[in-house]
Amino acid sequence: MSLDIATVEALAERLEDCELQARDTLKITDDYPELGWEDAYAIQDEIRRRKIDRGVRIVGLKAGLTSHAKMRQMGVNTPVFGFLADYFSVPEGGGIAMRELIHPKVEPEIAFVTKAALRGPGCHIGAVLAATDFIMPALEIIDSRYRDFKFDLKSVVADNCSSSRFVVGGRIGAPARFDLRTLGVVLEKNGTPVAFGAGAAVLGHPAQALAMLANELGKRGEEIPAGTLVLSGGITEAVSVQAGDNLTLRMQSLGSVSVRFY
Ligand code: OOG
Ligand code: MG
Repeated sequence: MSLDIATVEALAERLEDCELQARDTLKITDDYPELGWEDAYAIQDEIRRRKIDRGVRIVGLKAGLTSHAKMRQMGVNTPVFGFLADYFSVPEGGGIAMRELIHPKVEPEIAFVTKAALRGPGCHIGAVLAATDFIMPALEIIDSRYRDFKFDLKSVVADNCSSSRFVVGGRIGAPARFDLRTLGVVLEKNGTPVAFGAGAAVLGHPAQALAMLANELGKRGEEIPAGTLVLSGGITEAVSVQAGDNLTLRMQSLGSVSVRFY
């Protein structure tokens, strides 16, 4: 760890203020080029602590940068992990006010809900599937607090991996009934299909995203608790949106989920 606690707290406040006031900022590694992984997760943990202190509930976890499409789009090569707060949740078919966000983008994702705890090291896709209660379609709305969505891995981890809003809906499916690698997704913007993919785009198998998350948490003595919603990461590139746009994700056999921007 290269940062002292006062600096971690100041950076967490700066990034969270940007989130809450819909303002952008320069990436923090511009000022702290030595920022390490521990520093980055310490800043994210401090943002989480600030929210919990204000009475916000943490309602889920997410993996990001888990597909080649996303890694290529953002110019990075390692998955990252973040948390979902209660007010990130938007009802299926609901609306999001553009003035609350900076420059949102939408990603089609497979959401998992666990029925047993997952703890690393050694967590694998078999353990994840055995611990999965059900899967369902999800749209994640990411909104990097960094200017022009430009960042490096440590800056994005500190910024809670651009987390902003999410919508789950459609049907729930028992994981044993599907080959998650070939589960197809179509993302539509205003009725036009704009991105396509299948589950295998996420690390070869989307359950691998949860295995990696459990293994990462295991290093810190933490786990994915039973009953946790986990977003496994964007299957395709993220799609930019503006006021007036309607986004729909259609997932093979699992129905659809929509959100609109105003
Ligand atoms: C980082 C968050 C990525 C995903 O699903 O890949 C993410 C970003 O691209 O801003 O949520
Ligand atoms: Mg995502």
